Amino acid sequence: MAADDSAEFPDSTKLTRTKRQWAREGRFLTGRVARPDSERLPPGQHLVRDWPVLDLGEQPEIALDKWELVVDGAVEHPVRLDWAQFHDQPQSQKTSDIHCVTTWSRYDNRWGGVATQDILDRVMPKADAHFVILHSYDRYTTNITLEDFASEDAIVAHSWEGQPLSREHGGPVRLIVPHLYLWKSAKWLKRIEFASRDAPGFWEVNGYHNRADPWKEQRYSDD
Ligand SMILES: Nc1nc2c(c(=O)[nH]1)N[C@H]1C(S)=C(S)[C@@H](COP(=O)(O)O)O[C@H]1N2
Ligand SMILES: [Mo]
Repeated sequence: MAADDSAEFPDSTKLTRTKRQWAREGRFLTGRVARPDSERLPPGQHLVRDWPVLDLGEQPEIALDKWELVVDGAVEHPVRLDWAQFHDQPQSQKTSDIHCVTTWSRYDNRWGGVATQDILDRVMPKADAHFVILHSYDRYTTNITLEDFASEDAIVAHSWEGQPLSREHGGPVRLIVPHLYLWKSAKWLKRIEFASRDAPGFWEVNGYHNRADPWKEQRYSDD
């Protein structure tokens, strides 16, 4: 829960390269890191080869000339990026396993897009920015800590396996935070809001766990 997370991160100084390095070195191990195969699948999960579609039922269609991504809140340099400007940001590729709370996992998904660490470098979170609230075009919301957002594997993705991300899977652009259950990975991403206070999102206020670590089976909230 949020209280535990802040207890783990008592230092409220600005997100620094040192802290990011510290995160890289082991705080956010994922299935991508060399684990024996028997340990690659989190507890209670089974492997699938297809890619199921899950959402609230509305799959918004956003024309690329209308699409924009706002990054704002507790940051030094808020930005509003149109499609061309988003592609002018540093581009990354990352391969990761995804784990859905409904118990399926899918290995080796290759994402293309803008690494969350590059977004952080661009907007510079303020010292009191401890949380990130994701807002989507279908009005879905979800919340993660700044440290989870800053994970080396996290990416704001516009492509999957070298192809534009399909609408059903959240295109034009979705977040991927592979070390948390997939409901934290907002599809049809519209706004990344940095905040000093946590703001539980759609599933988090409907009984799901606030943090969603698949290795700890944080599926449902315990209250
Ligand atoms: N905008 C938005 N993002 C969303 C959702 C949603 O309903 N709307 N559903 C979440 C849930 S519960 C899951 S399991 C994953 C599913 O992603 P997929 O359909 O690409 O497998 O998206 C997450 N992101
Ligand atoms: Mo889900």
